[in-house]
Amino acid sequence: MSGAQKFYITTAISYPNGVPHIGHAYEAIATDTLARFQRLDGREVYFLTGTDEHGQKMLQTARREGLTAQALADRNSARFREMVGVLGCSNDDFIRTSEPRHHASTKELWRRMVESGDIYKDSYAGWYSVRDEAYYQEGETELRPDGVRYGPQNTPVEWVEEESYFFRLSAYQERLLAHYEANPDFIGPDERRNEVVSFVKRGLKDLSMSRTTFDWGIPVPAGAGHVMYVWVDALTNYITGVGFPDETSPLWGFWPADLHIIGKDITRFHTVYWPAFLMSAGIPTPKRVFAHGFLFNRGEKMSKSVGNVIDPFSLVETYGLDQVRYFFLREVPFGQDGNYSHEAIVARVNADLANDLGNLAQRSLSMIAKNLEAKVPVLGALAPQDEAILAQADGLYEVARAAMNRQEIHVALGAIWTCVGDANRYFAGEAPWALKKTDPARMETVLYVTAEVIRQIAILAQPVMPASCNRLLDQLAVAADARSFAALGPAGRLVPGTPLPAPQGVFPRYVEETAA
Ligand code: ME8
Repeated sequence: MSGAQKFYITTAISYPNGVPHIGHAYEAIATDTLARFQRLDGREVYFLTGTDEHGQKMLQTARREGLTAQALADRNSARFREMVGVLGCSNDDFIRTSEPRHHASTKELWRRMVESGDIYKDSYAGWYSVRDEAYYQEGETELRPDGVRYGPQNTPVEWVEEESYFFRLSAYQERLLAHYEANPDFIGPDERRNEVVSFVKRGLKDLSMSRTTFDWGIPVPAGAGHVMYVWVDALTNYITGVGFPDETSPLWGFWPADLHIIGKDITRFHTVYWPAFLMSAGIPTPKRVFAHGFLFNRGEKMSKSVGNVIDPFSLVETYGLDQVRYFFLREVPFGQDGNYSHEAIVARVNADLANDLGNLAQRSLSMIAKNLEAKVPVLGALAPQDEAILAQADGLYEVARAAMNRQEIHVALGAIWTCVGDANRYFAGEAPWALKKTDPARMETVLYVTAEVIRQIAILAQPVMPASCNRLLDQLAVAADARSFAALGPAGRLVPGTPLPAPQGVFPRYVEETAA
């Protein structure tokens, strides 16, 4: 792979102050899908995820639970690591910000920002949201009738007054605006980009970069009593993960990151603070930051008090891993908010997977097993309808690739499932079961064409449903080294006469458990 183009992709790192929820799972699944797509498309991919363990929020939760912050982080970080495993994520590393490698990296970033003259000591007085781990300007907060002041993300803010190191963010306003202008793809989707541009145009204030009232964080070098503001060290995980500050590390070749996948609530940190820190430290900025939307359970925001937090582990146990992966990526346009419910998951799984793709594969492969000695059929002369469906399948790669390169995962899946639908109509229209007696050669052609379309769909849907698609490809006797995108189109056509294993259903129907 040494000649392959590198592709570095990351998720946000989660706060392990609680157990993982569906929002975390959604981000991991989507990022894994994007990573797998690039890998199958021939890139050398590095995929990083992990946990963000410092800060006041972690410390407060730990105190409530009677634990040290480190013990809380150890316990919950393990659960996040387990989650990405259960979700089938292909991450290359799992970073924890409490690790020594990360302390070293963050201190070096800090040192470089000091060297640039961008860090100075002053005192901070203003509003802080522990839940968001964010400083807000007075105008962004609101005193509500309940007597509590809230920040823009509906979380309580508290007044903070202490000595602090500051970062000269105000000095980066013009450079950031020029950067957004010169790199129109830096922030996606466009809606988020527009928000960030207008936020920066309103003017940037210097950023408080350290705290003195608690010590659960990375100590400021030569800054007695100060620990770094948690977002400084959180963002730095992306460079620690590829070897920083050791710029001779072979992993450092992955920087700058091609893509940071994050939720929309943390866009400001990633598209304003992060590039400014990197510019100050003389490190290249990431190529793109894409913010996905929020998931809601039947339209309500998930919260422990409402009791609608869905555990990703039980979701996978109930519906199956590939079913869960498919559902979220197909149902929710990536970049927008989305809803989920039991009914919506069951409807998708049964319609798109069990009926449309599953039945098509099962029916065509069973006919091949029964009538053609379980061998890939012989392809006769092509009728226009055969050519049309093959051309549609051959064309999917370009469509999917263009969509996936813009993180429009739902658009890629939409195109693939349009082809699944058309292949079903083709199969029903050609009625190979009726051709068995009247025109067996024509039956073979129709079965060949159907199987070949399924091959391409299975290859292209692998990033979303790795295990199921691989089982489909096993049934088509597609060699392990013929499952990348290089095998799409005419280059990888099924070879007539190849023996096939006994067909087995890959996408079971979800059947409601009826009360006894
Ligand atoms: O923000 N739907 O951590 P986090 C979709 N540690 N995505 C959601 C979601 C929901 N309901 N709730 C959260 C942090 N997310 C920081 C990140 S990165 C250097 C530091 C997303 O555990 C959220 O937007 O609160 C974020 O991208 C990720 O889950 C982790 O959230």
